[in-house]
Amino acid sequence: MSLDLKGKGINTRVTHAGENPDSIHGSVAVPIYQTSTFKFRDADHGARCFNGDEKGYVYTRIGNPTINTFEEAVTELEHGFGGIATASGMAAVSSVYMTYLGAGLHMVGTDAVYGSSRMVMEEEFSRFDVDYSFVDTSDLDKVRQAMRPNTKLLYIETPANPTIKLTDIAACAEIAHDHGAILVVDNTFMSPVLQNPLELGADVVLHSITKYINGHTDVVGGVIIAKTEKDFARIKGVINSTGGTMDPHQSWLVLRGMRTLSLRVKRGEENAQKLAEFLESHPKIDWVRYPGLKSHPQHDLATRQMNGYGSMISFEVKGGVEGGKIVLNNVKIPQLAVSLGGYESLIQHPASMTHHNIPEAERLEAGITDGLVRIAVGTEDVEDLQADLEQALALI
Ligand code: LCS
Repeated sequence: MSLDLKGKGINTRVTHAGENPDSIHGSVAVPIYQTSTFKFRDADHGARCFNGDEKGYVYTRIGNPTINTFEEAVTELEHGFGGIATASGMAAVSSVYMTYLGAGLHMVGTDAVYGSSRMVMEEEFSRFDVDYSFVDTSDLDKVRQAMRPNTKLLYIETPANPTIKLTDIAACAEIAHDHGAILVVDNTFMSPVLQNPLELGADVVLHSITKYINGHTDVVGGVIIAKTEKDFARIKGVINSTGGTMDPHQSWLVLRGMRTLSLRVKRGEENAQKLAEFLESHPKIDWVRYPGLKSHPQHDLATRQMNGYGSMISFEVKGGVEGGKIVLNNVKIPQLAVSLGGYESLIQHPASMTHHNIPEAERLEAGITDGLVRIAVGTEDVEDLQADLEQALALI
């Protein structure tokens, strides 16, 4: 039996969530069930496992003890009914699109989502006559105006990648439900430690676990968590048959990484708050966006709907693109690489990297300016990070 986590704090829950399937040897670490298939006791047992009369594993694409332990753990952290681990964050995003959309149906999404979350809709799903509107969801009037009778999905990312704009999750849940649509939140930037969309009214939450949940920059993966049994069953059905599932070794690595999630997230956040304040006061900086700064236009919403401000900062230096390049090329501690949420700091240029595939006019409309630099703050000593940024900024 797993520990009863009801009423326990986030650190206890991160440490103990998910039942260890090893009842034979008592291993404390969850074993890797590196098998593609499972043996039945006899023909009737096999039939019962397949028709659901008896609980049992049948085939790893459909279920596996190591994968299920990870799914259970992350579901516990997000307060959901059930979770499904996926091969990547994009497998999670496209599986959600596939579950809720179809020919003649429409979605409303945050304009500044991760580049591929937008482009897979505009370039691939549109081929199947799915319609979409990407709008600034931080403006609730724009969300309301975009909803149509055939809108089945409201899809938001908050904080948005890379503008760090926030969207009011509870208000969007109300708008979606008033229109007979469901609300899906990409919670990648916050992790379940800092934000729990299902508790705020969302129906489904997803993560690229490549980021904070795994936290070690060595695995690509995703997860979807549904609030109700009905949504869980629908999404699981789509993923089981389309096949974008996670594998046992990948799940084991992610579960191992996840056990330190709350420590890493808190440490990154402390560093990010100090760095954001440092950047804001620096004469070579044009603007900084970080939810923990009072200057963030939605600082109050951040305080209300998040349990912390995270460790993602966007900024623009004076001198725009050229000034930004000087910073990117001269910092020594943050590595010049896309991705985020690992123990190490990473820095990148969204307009030419993560969001390069969005047409320029749409990108600028979404607030992803040419000079925007994004830094994912890691767990290093903040004094070292600050000194490093200082020397790079001095070169402008
Ligand atoms: N959702 C968000 C918010 C993301 O930032 C990403 C990837 C994805 C979904 C897709 O997840 P993946 O398939 O890569 O696991 N974001 C990236 C980024 O900002 N830099 O590199 C990848």
